[in-house]
Amino acid sequence: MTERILITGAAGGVGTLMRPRLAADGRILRLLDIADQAAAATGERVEIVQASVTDMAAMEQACDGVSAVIHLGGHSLEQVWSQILEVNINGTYTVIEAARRQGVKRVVLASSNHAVGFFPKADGEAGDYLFPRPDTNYGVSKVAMEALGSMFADRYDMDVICVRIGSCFERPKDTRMLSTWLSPADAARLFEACLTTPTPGFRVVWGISDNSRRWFSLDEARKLGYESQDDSESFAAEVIAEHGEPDLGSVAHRNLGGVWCGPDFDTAV
Ligand code: 15L
Repeated sequence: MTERILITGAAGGVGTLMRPRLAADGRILRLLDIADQAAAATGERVEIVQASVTDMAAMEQACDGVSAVIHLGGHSLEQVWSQILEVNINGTYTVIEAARRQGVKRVVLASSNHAVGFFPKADGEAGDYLFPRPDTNYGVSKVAMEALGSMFADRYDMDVICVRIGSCFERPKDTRMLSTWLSPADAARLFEACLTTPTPGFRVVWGISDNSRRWFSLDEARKLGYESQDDSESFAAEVIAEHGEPDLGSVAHRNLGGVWCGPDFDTAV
């Protein structure tokens, strides 16, 4: 039996990293993005779809015949409210509602640390299911995403897992990311766990590697079967050589959301 998984935002940062890593025998990845994508390579089992996550008809079509959706689509950086409302909040509603209409039982939502970005590091390790404390319009859209996931899980008996992703890049780019890094390989391990864990119902888990300097709980992610195999410490020397020792009093290190909590991310001014 071949399973088909829909990935939205497949041409974005995390989507591009996941395309080769979520390929598996017996699986077709349906890759959806509003942007152009590379055509299928020889032997690559992918279907390329160009569409907006805000287009209900297109999303219903994209959800046809899939066993799960991994929703990575939407703006990945701060934007003015009208954009966040349309692309991130209405987009997430459209994706999950289209999944429901097509009888897709499992949806994995790419939430973010910015849903709880104003949580002070001084309060200790960030537990699972932290109450929302968004740092930006973008963070608010991730809170809305989690709320939509919760409602659809309870009302329609769907399995919805929200992954509060830290910083998913090939390597940590600054000293904060030594704490927030999610390696691409670990991200794939976590998404696999989200796809395969039996009947999770609604969950909110941290998407973080087992970094020596991590600020986040991995308990709930581990309950899904996720076992991180990476630690940003292997990059610490080169990151610190480039950026200097972490200044623990700086905006970047005061709250989980880092500089997103500072004035540069205030779109109202
Ligand atoms: C996010 O949610 C962003 O999409 C990403 O670009 C990173 O900035 C990340 O958070 C982070 O906090 O490092």
